[in-house]
Amino acid sequence: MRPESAQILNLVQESQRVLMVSHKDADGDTLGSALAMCDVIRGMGKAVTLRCPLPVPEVYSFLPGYDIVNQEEGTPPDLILVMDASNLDRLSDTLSDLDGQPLVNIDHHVSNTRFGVVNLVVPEASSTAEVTYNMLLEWGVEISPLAATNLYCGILTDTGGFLHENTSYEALSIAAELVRLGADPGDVAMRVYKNKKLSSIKLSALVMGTIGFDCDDRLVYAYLSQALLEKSGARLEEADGIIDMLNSVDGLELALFFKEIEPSKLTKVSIRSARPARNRHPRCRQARRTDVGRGRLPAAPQHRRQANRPRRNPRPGRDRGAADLPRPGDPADRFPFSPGQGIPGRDQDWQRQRH
Ligand SMILES: [Mn+2]
Repeated sequence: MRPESAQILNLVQESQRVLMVSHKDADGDTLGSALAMCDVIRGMGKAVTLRCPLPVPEVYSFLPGYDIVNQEEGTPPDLILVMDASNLDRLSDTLSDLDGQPLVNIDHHVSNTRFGVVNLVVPEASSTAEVTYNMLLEWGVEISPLAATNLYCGILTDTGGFLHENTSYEALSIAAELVRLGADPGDVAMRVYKNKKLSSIKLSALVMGTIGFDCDDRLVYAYLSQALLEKSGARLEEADGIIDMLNSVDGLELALFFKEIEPSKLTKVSIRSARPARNRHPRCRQARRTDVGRGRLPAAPQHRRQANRPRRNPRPGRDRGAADLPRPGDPADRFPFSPGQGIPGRDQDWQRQRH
């Protein structure tokens, strides 16, 4: 057993009341891992509670055992387990009323700040669910169908439905094992990916109307304003899958999705890149490294394909002629933050979208 696994097991065995903590903007991994741990810890005869910063996305309310999330707690806990959070800021003020309890950090983010008394951080793992599964294997405890379903959801969602680069042999074999232990892959997939609200579809349609291409069509961007959000009747969390739609464009190297959180004050930018850095177009590389961070795209390089020269191999629906594509300086209703003009507000919150 790895020393961290043993130390965590020790801490859990010595405690009576354990608090599980998920990160803000909760996803299937942080909730799935935490709910699976709730089940295991309860099985060890301990009291367990789960805190998750609000709002908790509705889509995960199907997870078995979900009713424990943010329930009233009696006595304060004597141990805290934080799942899938790379740093303490990810918890908002979730722990502000607590003091002195040992904090255990279970995660897979390479950027993890090792904030716990024990840090079980495995950057090679696809998900915290994978880290948790391996830890439970070392503990030698039984994984119930309830825990298996939660862990499966964690791996499924953090690999983007087994589509992202982190979909490894390890991730797939653990997922298969979790199915053997009682997770229903069809059911979980349906509840996570095939239960979209009409408002979400409307929102996607409106956002797709703002789509623009640049850098020889290797950069795609789209924008979500509060006005579009209102028009669709959707909640902000319903925009979560849109960056993946943008990132699915053929030949793309960089996808940017601007979300207006507070008008003229705070805009969040989600970034996805489709190819390894060494193959990226120089302008995209430059944009990714520096200028987008200041709300600015760099000037077009000299070798850029001439605007009106057609592609050698036109792609259906995309290459009607470069004149049809949005360019820097296009009307503001297409893309309010024109490249070169900067993004309003100094408080942009950068969200790396690998969970
Ligand atoms: Mn994760």
